[in-house]
Amino acid sequence: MEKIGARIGARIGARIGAKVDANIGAKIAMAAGLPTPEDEPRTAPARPRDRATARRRLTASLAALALASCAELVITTSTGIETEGSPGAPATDSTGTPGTPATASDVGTSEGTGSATGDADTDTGDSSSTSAGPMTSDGATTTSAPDTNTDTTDTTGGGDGFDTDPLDDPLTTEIFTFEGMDLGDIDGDGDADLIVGGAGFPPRVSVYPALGDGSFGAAVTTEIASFEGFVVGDVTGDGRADIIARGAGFPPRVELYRGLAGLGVSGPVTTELNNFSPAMAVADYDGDGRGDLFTDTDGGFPPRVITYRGLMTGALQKTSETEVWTFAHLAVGWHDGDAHLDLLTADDTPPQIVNVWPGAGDGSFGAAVETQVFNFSMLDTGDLDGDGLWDLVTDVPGNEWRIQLYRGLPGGQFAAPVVHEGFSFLALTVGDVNGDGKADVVTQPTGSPPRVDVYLSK
Ligand SMILES: [Ca+2]
Ligand SMILES: [Ca+2]
Ligand SMILES: [Ca+2]
Ligand SMILES: [Ca+2]
Repeated sequence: MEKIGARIGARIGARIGAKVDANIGAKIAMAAGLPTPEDEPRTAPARPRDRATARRRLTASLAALALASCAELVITTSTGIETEGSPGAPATDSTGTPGTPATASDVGTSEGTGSATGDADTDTGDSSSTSAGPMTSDGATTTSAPDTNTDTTDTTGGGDGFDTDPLDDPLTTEIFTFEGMDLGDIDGDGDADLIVGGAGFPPRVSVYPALGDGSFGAAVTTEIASFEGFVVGDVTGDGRADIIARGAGFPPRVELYRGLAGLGVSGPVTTELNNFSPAMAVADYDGDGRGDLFTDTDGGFPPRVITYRGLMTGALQKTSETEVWTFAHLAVGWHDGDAHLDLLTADDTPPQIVNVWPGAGDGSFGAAVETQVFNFSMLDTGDLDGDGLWDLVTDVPGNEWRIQLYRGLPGGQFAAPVVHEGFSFLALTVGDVNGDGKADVVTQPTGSPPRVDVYLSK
């Protein structure tokens, strides 16, 4: 989910350190190249690293080592210069205020950041659902993509990756022009529907129901208050996903729109939050059947992920803060093989590190398990092969037709990736659109007409 031009000079380079992070934009890649508000510069604090980590990386690969040492020199923050990388420093510090007892069970959703910016701050408080049939949502056209499955170089040193390309050739559904997309089961029928933000004015979201074969039906569009990005997940616990939009302007807040059986949404229920960037994810960490919201802090040190419990009313209640390494991408899923949801943060500047923070089920998270991955600007997670361990999906900057797939390994690491050669895209998101228990990959292709490509998991 990083949107189009969403990345503005995202990298100032690890050597100098000042990391301007445009990140999140990726998931929100906007088609029309509109200004994306989520490109907020972020200050990157130095990133300590312990011996074990260094060793792991060393054995992982020489290239990784080179990158790592390069990045660990001096980091400049907006407030000064810090030296860092002292061996033996505590690996991580997870400060979490235990919330409620946990028994993870079900993730309320797919994670994603959408972005849509209306010019005005119009409020449409009620659930006016207007049906706007897409110009052409007349089913899906199967297109064949070069199906080259390339095993790329191993950076993790681990085997047990995908033996073969886990994705099929894409099915294409044409939809209206949009900005930002995510997947979630709005109608509660077991497959993830497509939710997109409308382009231009008025601010609105459209829900395209999954038809079960990887295509989507006609949309139901609802005008909502002006927003900057959204994620989708079942916060209210009624079995239908809700839309959690990041309100435009001040104060920092999210506005929750309840998903309705007819594919419209009603609301909002507004919750003011700590200042946060558009990195958001929804998943039920405490197992009470209601999705909970994870956000980051917008700047500030140390970087933290903040957890808000979802309440039946649709309101959100802050429960814990977890200190993490600098990151630009945030996701929540099952990664280490136990019953508790884990937090995933990832930094897309060199050395590209993905950290899995094992959840304890009470809102606290243990020390990070890290994997170095290839260059990427978009990232999402889901269980592509249905083995219970969530896998990692990224783009390959400079090779916009490639989808990089890292199989999740027990313990929270990721195997060496395989590449699916698809069609050029601006954004990607992951979710199970045909309800077979395996997550699928949906991209927003470049060019026109506006459409989505669905790569079903085999
Ligand atoms: Ca559905
Ligand atoms: Ca919950
Ligand atoms: Ca898996
Ligand atoms: Ca599937």
